[in-house]
Amino acid sequence: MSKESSQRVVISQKPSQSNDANQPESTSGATSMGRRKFMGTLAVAAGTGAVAGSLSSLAPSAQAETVHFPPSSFLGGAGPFRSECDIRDCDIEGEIPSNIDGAFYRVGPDWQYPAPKGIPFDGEGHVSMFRIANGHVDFKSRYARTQRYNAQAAARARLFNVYRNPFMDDPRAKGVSRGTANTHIVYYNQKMLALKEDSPPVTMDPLTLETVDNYYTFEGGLMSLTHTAHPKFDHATGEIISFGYEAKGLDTDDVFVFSADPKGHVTWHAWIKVPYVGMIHDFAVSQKYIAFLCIPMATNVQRMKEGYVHFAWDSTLPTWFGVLERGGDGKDLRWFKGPERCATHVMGAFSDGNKMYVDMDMALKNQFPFFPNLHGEPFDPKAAAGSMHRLSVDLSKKDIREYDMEQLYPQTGALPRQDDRYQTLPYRIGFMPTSDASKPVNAKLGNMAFRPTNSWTKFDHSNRTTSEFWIGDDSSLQECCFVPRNKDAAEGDGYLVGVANRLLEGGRSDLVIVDTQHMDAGPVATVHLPFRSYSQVHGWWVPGWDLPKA
Ligand code: V55
Ligand code: FE
Repeated sequence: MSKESSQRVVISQKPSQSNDANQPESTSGATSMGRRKFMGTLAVAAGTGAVAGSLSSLAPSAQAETVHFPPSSFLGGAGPFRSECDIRDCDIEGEIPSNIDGAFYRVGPDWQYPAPKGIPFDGEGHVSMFRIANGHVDFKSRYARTQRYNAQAAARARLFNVYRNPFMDDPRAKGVSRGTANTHIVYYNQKMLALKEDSPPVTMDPLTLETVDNYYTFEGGLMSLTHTAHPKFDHATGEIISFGYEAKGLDTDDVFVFSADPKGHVTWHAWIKVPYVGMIHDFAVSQKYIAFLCIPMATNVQRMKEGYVHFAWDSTLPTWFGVLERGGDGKDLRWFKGPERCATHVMGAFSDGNKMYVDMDMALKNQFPFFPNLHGEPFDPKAAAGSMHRLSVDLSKKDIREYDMEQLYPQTGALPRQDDRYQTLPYRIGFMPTSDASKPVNAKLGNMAFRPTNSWTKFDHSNRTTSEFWIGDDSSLQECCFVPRNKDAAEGDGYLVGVANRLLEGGRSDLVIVDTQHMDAGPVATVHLPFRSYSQVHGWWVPGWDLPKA
């Protein structure tokens, strides 16, 4: 072997000093996500470890690139986690209430390979499960074996270089589904659906977390090339109601809306068009209506060709709130205009006669520092702080052109949730990770440039009151998930579960369990993990009575 051919190519990757969101990804180097409020909730991940799973031995190749994760480049300064783990009987502080029986699943991006041009939303989907029963907790984590994960593992290299940008793919990515399954995980038809909005779901076994189907199409009933990360469930019928945007391919203005029965058969669908193409991350479903909000996070193919990520924030665009009837042909769809706003998640939605109500966290401007502003405005953290708003329209009025919007509460935060049994129904109780700036700062942390997500707030819409679980500024809370106290528990009566990162312990992760009737009493139990896990985007609770038998 010649000296030349045995040489390894080492790609040098300079950690970036600042947020490079306004530079094209092809020239910017590593993009730091910055310690913004939004990503504070998707708190930082860390740790190192070997790639698990069975891979072929390293093929002798002159082209092999050294796998090296440069420090301080990704996920707010932390490295990837990458370890797939099993812990039987986790260390528990306090006492797990004996009536908690089920599994808490969470998913988030975790780098498989170094991604010099990567943004936090583009890591590979890593799923964790906390199986809780009889006062004990077993932990398991596995990567979703997406087509993309498998192709990259085989190539021993990253093949998808820029977020949702096919023009920057390695040629070896051709024909491989680009879905990362890194955004949300829900339980449907005895399987976990691991979801990314640019691709069909990936199904996983709820007990082993083995990937079952890396391209799940509802037996062909999913006519869209994409599927949202935020399907809804109608608990009375067991139906899933869902959609895909950019449904016919890159930059297409088609949205496929559908519902399927509990066994995976699509029972209804409609095709609709959007006023402009952009991110439709979540949607709203009531008993009567389906609603979408188009926000100025616009798809931009021209910029993709220049090496930028899929989206750019176009502050000249309005928002559009679109409403159609469930079960119809989609021709009744009406769009109502509103001002520039960023909104990502629906807490809950309901209809009352011909009125549709949708509760979302909303901010004045772009909330994602790594999706650049199109017109060069610097990222504005103040304008990116979101709070709960209620959007509504009265569809019996034929002449209205705009939707109504009301701020419900002053608390700032992101990732709102509800008691998921009340999806599509009138509801009263919601929850959201928030930052309480009124509390004293932990002295050991000194003068912090930002407040971490230090609380979970419970909202009671019946009298617009709130109560708060405050964990302290030495911890950063990720999204919470509601666990009913028992099968017949009243709305919102039960527990919140979610992961906290301990900032004074290098971000080490704990699962905290809080009683929703005693939000300010502190956790009833804390499950200690012996490491800092990757950051979660969303999570899902599956009650033990719904899980398949082992
Ligand atoms: C979101 C998350 C994503 C994504 C698009 O929270 C939007 C919003 C984790 O990936 O690709
Ligand atoms: Fe989401």
